[in-house]
Amino acid sequence: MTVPRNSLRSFLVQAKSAIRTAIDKSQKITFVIGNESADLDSLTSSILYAYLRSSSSTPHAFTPLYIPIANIPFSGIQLRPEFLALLPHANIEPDHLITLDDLPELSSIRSKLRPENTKWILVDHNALQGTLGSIYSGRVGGVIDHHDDENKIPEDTANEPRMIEKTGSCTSLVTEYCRGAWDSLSNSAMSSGASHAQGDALVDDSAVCKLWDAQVAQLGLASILIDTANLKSKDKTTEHDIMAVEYLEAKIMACPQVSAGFDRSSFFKHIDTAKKDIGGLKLQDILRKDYKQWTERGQKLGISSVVKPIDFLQEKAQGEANGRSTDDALFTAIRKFSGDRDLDMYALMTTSTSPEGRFQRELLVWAFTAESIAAAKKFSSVAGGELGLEDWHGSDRSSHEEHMEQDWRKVWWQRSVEHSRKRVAPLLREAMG
Ligand SMILES: [Mn+2]
Repeated sequence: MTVPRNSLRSFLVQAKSAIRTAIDKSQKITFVIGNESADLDSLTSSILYAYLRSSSSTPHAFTPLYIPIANIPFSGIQLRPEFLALLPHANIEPDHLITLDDLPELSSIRSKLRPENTKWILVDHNALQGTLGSIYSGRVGGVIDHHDDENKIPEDTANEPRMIEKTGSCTSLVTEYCRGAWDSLSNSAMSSGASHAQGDALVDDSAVCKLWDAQVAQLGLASILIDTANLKSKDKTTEHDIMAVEYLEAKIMACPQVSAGFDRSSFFKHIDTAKKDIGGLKLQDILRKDYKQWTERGQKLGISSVVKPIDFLQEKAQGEANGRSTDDALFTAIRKFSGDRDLDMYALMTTSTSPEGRFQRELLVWAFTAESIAAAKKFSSVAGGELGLEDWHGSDRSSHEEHMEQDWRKVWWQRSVEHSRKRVAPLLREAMG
């Protein structure tokens, strides 16, 4: 069974109301969910997968409709200026996105969405974390991801994918997996009577479908370009990313309405500029904007990724402390952020461009308990070489180190800039294990 072809906008409206029905009538439901950092890649991976799978024939599927869900509350959307810049290209608004707020309260979710009535496809991660993970892990029935395989997903996922491969963007893998379905969808629109009457006007169906294709293609393309720096990052770009960009760009170029004003580099710049425009956000929001958390042997680890350097965050923190000269305003803010989440260890990874135009990374690790202090020290000695960790000094020449009994903190330059959180997180987790 197939859900009739629709625009992405109408599809999302339909998907959102299907959640209500599934809860009210205790019906079966399939979710496609990205990771809890809910970055652009997670968002577009889940939307592309859900939209394309729902619009094409998927025999033996758990349900014909797949529902894409962003792994954050709705308030998190406003923290992601790159979402706000991109959504209009697909003719959708923030309200169309489906978030954790559209699910029942976590305290009662188990009874309102009974596990046996659900199936979960993971995109851009391969282990369901947090409360959702503790209730629904056993109901995960498929995965497309580009992180290290945590071996939580069964080997045999029957009619859903189990695709875990190193790529710049997970969206590239989703595009690759769905392109057959997408092509037959586009072709059937082309061959099924070219037009229908709407009022007095004759509407060209194939032109409408080309526009829908181009809208969805722009969503996917944005993530791949962001994750690979417009395919220019040698460390990140893979053959999968290059092929997916080619494929998605062809969908965009096939639609005269969109292709006329489209240029890949300016499209990338537009979204990338929006992503880095975080000056208007509060510091706590900057830290939670791209944040992931794990529990390793009972210890909680949280890692924030930020697209601005530590100097920027220090200024931000001092500004928010009302100009009081508090050298450690940033550290006070981080301590609060970690305390609110009951963390044993916190790490902050920044990316920025040096005055000479070089891409650079800083890494801060802060351990708050005796056990995690041991882990942090182990991390620094085991992983220091691979990550190219080098002592860091701020513009005030301070190293901001702290070596106390209950408190250990260090900041480094991470000179091996090819390693993102995808590598740093497993290294920290190993040290904690
Ligand atoms: Mn990703």
